[in-house]
Amino acid sequence: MRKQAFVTGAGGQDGSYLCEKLLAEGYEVSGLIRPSGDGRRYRLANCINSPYFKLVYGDIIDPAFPHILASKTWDEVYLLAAQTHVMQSYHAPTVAMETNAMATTRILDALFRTSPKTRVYFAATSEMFGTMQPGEKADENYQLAAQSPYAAAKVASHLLCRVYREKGFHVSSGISFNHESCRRGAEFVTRKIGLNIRNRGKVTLGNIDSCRDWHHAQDTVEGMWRALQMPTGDEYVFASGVARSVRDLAEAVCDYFDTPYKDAISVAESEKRPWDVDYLCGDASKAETILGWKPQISWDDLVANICSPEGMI
Ligand code: G4F
Repeated sequence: MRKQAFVTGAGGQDGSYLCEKLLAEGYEVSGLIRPSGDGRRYRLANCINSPYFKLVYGDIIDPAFPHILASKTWDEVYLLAAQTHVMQSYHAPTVAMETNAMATTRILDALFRTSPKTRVYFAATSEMFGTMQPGEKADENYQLAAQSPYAAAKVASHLLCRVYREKGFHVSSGISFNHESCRRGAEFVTRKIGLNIRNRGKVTLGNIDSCRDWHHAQDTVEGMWRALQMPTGDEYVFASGVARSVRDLAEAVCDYFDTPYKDAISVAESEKRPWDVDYLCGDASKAETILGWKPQISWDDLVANICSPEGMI
């Protein structure tokens, strides 16, 4: 019998890599995408023809969704669907709360009541920590100090996972620092830089002094899967442990295309956020010790990947 896995947000960067990973591990995989999300199916090109992959249309904020999900018994459920863009959450804060907090609440509660043996993964985020001091590294015990509606909603779900875990439910929360690839949407800075320099030779950015801890999304999904293979649920930071600025990233992309930085990169106030998280860096020692997890894809390979042509998967 193949293990049964359900992945929300299957059409996204992480969801599509995770579906591939689970199929490769011999699972039968159901992947949820929104009825309006057909444009995202291209990321699932490597899954869609598998007899063990099923595309499910639905929306995590639909009140009927938790009951539909809980009407079948799953071995593993991965909660990846979210309102994922920090800036967008300032414009639509109740959407962020509804999608990233309330939907998780309904789903966790439905699974806990009807399917208590199911193992659940929740995609938490380093944004929950808010700005750190340069040189610091956050582990799982670092203070939670959300600075956006997006992060506040993720904190709520992260804490809720703790509540259910303490009740004996197998739920893990993965605190992923920024994870990127050629499947990243162009609204995020890595792919915005990679695609614009490739296609136009230039790009206009916001806060280029902001620092992030970037690794490849395929490394993140490896961590997700490993977390659910443990005997009990837990919390894990997934990070490279290296902070780089947006300027460093832009320089690396310019080097990749052999384009002079001064001709390619400009900065505009309009691209800046009203409030930004200026510095994030993670300490993934717990994931390394317990899960044997470490990013496998180098910085240079990550940069090459975000510079890939559009639609390349
Ligand atoms: O690429 P970003 O938009 O990612 P951000 O806000 O760090 O969030 C991503 O990573 C989080 C994990 O820490 C996830 F939780 C979240 O869902 C998402 O995946 O921005 C990165 C940094 C920011 O400081 C931003 O202000 O880049 C800065 N930046 C500078 N110029 C820009 C730009 N960001 C974008 N999107 N576009 C710019 O032109």
